[in-house]
Amino acid sequence: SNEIEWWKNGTIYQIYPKSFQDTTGSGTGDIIGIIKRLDYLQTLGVDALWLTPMYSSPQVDNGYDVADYYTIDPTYGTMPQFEQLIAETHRRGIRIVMDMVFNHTSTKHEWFLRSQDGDSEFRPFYIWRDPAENGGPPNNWRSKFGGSAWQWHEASGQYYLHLFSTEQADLNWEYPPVREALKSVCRFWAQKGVDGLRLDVVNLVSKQQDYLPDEIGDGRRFYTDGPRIHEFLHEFSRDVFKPLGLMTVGEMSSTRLEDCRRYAANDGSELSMTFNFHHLKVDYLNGNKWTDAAPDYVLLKQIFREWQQGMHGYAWNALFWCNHDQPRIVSRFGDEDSLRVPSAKMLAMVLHGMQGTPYIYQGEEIGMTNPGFTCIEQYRDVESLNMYAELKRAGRNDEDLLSILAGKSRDNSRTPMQWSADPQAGFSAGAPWIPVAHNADRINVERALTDHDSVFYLYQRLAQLRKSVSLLTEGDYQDLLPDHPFIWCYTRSAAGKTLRVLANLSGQEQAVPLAELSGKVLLHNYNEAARTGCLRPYECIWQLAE
Ligand code: TEU
Repeated sequence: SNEIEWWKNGTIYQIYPKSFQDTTGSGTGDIIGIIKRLDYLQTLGVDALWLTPMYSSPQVDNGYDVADYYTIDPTYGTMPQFEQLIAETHRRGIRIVMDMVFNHTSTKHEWFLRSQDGDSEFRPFYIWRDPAENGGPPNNWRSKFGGSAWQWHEASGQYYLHLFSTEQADLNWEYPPVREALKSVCRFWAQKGVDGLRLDVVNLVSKQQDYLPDEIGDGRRFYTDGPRIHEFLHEFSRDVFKPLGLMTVGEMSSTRLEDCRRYAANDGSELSMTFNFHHLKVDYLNGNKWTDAAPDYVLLKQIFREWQQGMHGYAWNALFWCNHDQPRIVSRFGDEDSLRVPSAKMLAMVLHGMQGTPYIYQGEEIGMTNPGFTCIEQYRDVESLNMYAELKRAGRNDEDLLSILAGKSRDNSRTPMQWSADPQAGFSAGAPWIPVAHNADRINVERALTDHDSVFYLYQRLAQLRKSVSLLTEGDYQDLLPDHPFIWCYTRSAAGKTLRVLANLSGQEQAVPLAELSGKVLLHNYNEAARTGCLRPYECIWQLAE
């Protein structure tokens, strides 16, 4: 049909249920809480909600350690409540995208319990290997959460692979019953009415089978975008995604453009779209997350240009600044103080002007900032706590580590959603599982909705424009000032129309080295007619030239 797929001009909102809205006083968010906030999300104007995992889980990695794909964890509520959530969401014309964690399960999952007990049907469900000659781990691969990627299991005299925490055992996708079991999980949720799937680190599921040691790295080159990954995704597209009409977004850890052109190919042969993370490493020193480097904006623009141009006409990008694993973008690339609002709006406008499906992470739409934690007791994230312990053992001092965590920890985006200036930001009547940010009395939904100049109404406008301006869906991407250290000026063109997005990425006024600044102002984060000759701090203008 010539009607485009809904996600080609839609906007998706990511909910981290644990921190969204608690209605029982437990201190963690729940399903009823999400239902209570659906009218708010409908006002924002998003087309779908991506829910991070609420399956039964020991919560070692906040639900990304799944113990049963078929049940809702009681801390969030019940299956009937989940079915009510789907019905209430659909009633508002909004779709539901579920998170499928298929690279690994919790070591409390029944499959793993039977596998570790040597059950012949389930032993091959996971990746068991004999010790190396020296009795140590089979190779030197590292877990992304620190330490070896192999965990010794005394009873069976072998190691099992875990690319993430020791409680997250990697599934063996080489074994067909594993793939069939995961397809059944997709069918179960699709038949409940789920409209789409987010596939957690799905480009890691095909490992090179010789498990060679990595002389130069942590082993990721032997399992990232691996040998059979496209075969597996074709198989899942053929057997479940296409037949069930599911939108799919793959989270591609450390991936490459040429692979994403295939993963997200417009013919739907694998997935609908992909998340990649290269743009969120421009503040890493030598690729190391646990450093404190100023963002390189020339590199940022280069990366976006490569991906916008590389995917254009072939495949589809997911566009995002924030998620539950990344610090808040206002703190990272904007301003937390007097220029917080213009910087939050500018960041939204430069991203939502691009080709792809934009994702809004809970709280991003009101310009939430990092919480500014100052002691290790405030942190909860297994990755952050492991890193802190590992680097402390390596001799790094507390002050440095706390400063790096305050900038890079995943907990920065996991603090409770700020609904109002009430106690605990209106998130919970109990003690939240993680502290509320210090500025919730100023930065909250209640206040945003009463301020027509708030970040909220800009995001609402961006979602509307994506529906009404087809240029946003179809236009190509050109960067007019690729080498400018602070000004980002790109165009989107199609059928003789051009949208120009002009932004000052800095907190200082910048002269604009462009001959002319003509064109109707479509959107402006300062709510005044565009001035010529220079850009105010964090100023961003969308101009439409016929
Ligand atoms: O994220 C995997 C991932 O790439 C990030 O966690 C990244 O590895 C980490 O931030 C180190 O920089 C997915 C989920 O989004 C994450 O929450 C889970 O912890 C992880 O997979 C394991 O399921």
